[in-house]
Amino acid sequence: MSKALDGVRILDFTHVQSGPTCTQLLAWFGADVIKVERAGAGDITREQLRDIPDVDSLYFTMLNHNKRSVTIDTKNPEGKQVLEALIQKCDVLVENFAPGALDRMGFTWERIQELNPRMIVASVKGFGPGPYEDCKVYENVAQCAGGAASTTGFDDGPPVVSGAQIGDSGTGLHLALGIVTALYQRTQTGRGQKVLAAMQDGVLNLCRVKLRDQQRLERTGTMKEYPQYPNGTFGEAVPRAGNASGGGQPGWILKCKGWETDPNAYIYFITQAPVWAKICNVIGKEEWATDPNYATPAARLPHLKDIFAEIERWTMTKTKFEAMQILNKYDIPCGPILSMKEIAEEPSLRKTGTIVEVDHPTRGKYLTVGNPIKLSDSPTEVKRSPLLGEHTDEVMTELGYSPEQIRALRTAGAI
Ligand code: CAO
Repeated sequence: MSKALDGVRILDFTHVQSGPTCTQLLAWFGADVIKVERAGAGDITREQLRDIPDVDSLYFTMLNHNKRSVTIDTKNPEGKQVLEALIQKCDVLVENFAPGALDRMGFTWERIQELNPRMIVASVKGFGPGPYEDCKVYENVAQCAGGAASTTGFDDGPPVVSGAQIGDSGTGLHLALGIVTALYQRTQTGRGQKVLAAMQDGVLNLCRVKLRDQQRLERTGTMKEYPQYPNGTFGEAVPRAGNASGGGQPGWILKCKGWETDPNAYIYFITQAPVWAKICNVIGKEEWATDPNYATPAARLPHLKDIFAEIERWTMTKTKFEAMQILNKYDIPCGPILSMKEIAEEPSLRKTGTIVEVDHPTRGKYLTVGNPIKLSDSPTEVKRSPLLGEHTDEVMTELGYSPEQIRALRTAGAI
């Protein structure tokens, strides 16, 4: 079956996590992704957090599936010529170097346009134009600067970063959308363009509801669904809301049977208004369905802590899966807190290709997260990540270099 991005060639100049997330998605959708790495070293993540000596790390393999790897020293004059040939042949150049690195290499936007006016140049940077535009940025810096850390955690504790890599992988997702949009616009204009996804902007986009709350707080001085209401105080900025739901339906994380020994014996429970009477029945508080202090969402807001304490008395008598089964029968929205171990072993995720087992020539079998976006006419087959420089000769041959020229470039240290 054909793939959605068949025929699209990506010059993948990305490293670490944010850029590779983007190009891996494009590869899963069928683009030919040619990853350019420095000979001898490669993407720094190949050797980071290794669990097997001298073998590409899981960090690298899990972010670089379905790509080809070529080694080019792009600071070597002959290596530069190879990169120029690739720029002429590809549709998109994706990079996430430190600000200015591509220019310092000699590949300014103007130079790239000269070589290929249809080229789309897509970049991840830590910050957009402004006071921090020259800064190098990693995941947690973006989470802090994008508003996520100040709004995550409990009110009596420090800011907390999330386990979800919203700065890196989140920005990679944003960039991928920018690229396919620019490819679509190119079909009308015939021209390439620059695509920028700044990590601060990407995180802030994912924290949109917190900027909503900032403005509500400024207008009304309080936010009734936050755990600080009615007994705590609100300051000038949106406080950390613990496990309160970000939407209009109050929710909280509650203990389940076994919580004393299992750190993940918890359930997320949402007191959705339309099923309030059913919740009251399930937990044995039938009188709350008609009691004026509990019967309406507005009446319940000052009592949320007591309500969740009462529901927890019920959830603690059930395992998280037993509770799920009972609550689902009544359409009460809830979700188990799943550990990574439980997720890795979940058969339904294997079946849909969301968790995939991949075989690698030096590592052997490992698990990865497959493509979370499923297209009915462009199914994803997850193929192992390339070894460093595995496709250098193949790609050089496609560019028209002869075996002798390839040998000479290798001897000169250009590839
Ligand atoms: N041949 C020759 N030189 C190469 C090369 C190649 N194939 N590939 C990279 N280089 C060079 C670059 O040109 C750069 O050289 P200069 O410093 O002389 O310009 C050098 O390698 C280092 O690049 P870098 O500064 O991007 O790398 P770093 O490890 O110091 O910084 C990071 C890493 C991620 C902090 C930085 O790249 C960055 O801020 N990127 C943008 C934001 C981002 O994507 N962050 C998320 C990363 S995922 O957590």
